Amino acid sequence: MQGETVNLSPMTPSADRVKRQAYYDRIAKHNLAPLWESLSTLVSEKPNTPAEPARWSYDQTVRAPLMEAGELITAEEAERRVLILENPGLPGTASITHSLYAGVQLVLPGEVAPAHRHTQNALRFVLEGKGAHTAVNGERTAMYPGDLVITPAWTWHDHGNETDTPMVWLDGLDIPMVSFFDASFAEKFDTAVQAETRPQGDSPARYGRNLAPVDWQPESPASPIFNYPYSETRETLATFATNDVPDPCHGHKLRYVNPADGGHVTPTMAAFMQLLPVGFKSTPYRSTDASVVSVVEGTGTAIIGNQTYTFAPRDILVVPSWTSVTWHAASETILFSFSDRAAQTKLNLWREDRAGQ
Ligand code: 1HN
Repeated sequence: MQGETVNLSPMTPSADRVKRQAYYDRIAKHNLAPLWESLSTLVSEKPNTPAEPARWSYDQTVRAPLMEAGELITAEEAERRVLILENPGLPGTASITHSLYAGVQLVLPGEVAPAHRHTQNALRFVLEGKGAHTAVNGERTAMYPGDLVITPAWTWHDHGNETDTPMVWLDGLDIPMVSFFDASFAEKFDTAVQAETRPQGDSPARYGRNLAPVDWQPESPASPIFNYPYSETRETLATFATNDVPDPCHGHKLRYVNPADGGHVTPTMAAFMQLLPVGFKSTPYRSTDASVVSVVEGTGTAIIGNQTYTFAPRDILVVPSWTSVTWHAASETILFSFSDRAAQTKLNLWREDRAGQ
């Protein structure tokens, strides 16, 4: 790091600058550095993220290379056949925001993504396919476009596609958060496919009906429901949109809930789904939780910071922390999003700014 602290104020007389730099160079050899040269960057008046707004067009830039990967490597060999969506402002970090990882995963007919577990929480948002499955701790769930599936930290999970259609989903993991804490552990299961120890449908029946086994004590801070099906989310959004006026910033926005405690679906990542009525123009909004947005239905434009993007179904957009976003829905639009809000609210860091209100 020697010499890297040449961050001296231009107002400093040059003799002092030379003296101070010589001093910085001297103390750097002992792993010492002057706080006064970096204080305002370290403790900024407002968030100042290197992450940038971004959009991936599914049809134009993601789908073809993903299918090509399907010809280069099997899901089993890759362990997970995923194209990482890397934020252009965070090159080489496998991060889509400073705290989150995202990727697009392909499981072809007949393939298995072998069972493993890790301390990272994961969520999947289904983009394409008809009924391939994820198994979590011995229970399978069939996945359809728009479903939100979670595989919480340290749960055994594998994916399989016994259908005749490719399965594609967006993965969201808290990998950068876990690496920040240096708390990554992972292990492989003995077999590629874990045995089915609970019948399909057990978790939704047990926990997904506003009921719970009377003596149930949650063992995990994540939701016991591991598939939130789009058929149900869509119906709720339609009712919400019929019975309410849209919020000026969000349209009609829902959050996915952990029925055990009313909190978010995982202890680190929160997930949301919103409906923007046809012609809706939102007022600018920003919050400290950067979001990854997946377009489910509809077309329109998004203004993120000073970038304008058009969007279409299955496109993925990133709204960095404390960066203003405005949505314009050319047709009725449904947006899924996830962020680190679950972690930020626990740490009392989360803030929002509803401009103009
Ligand atoms: C993982 O376990 C999955 O289970 C997907 O599908 C992506 C990226 C990094 C580490 C683990 C999955 C992952 C991952």
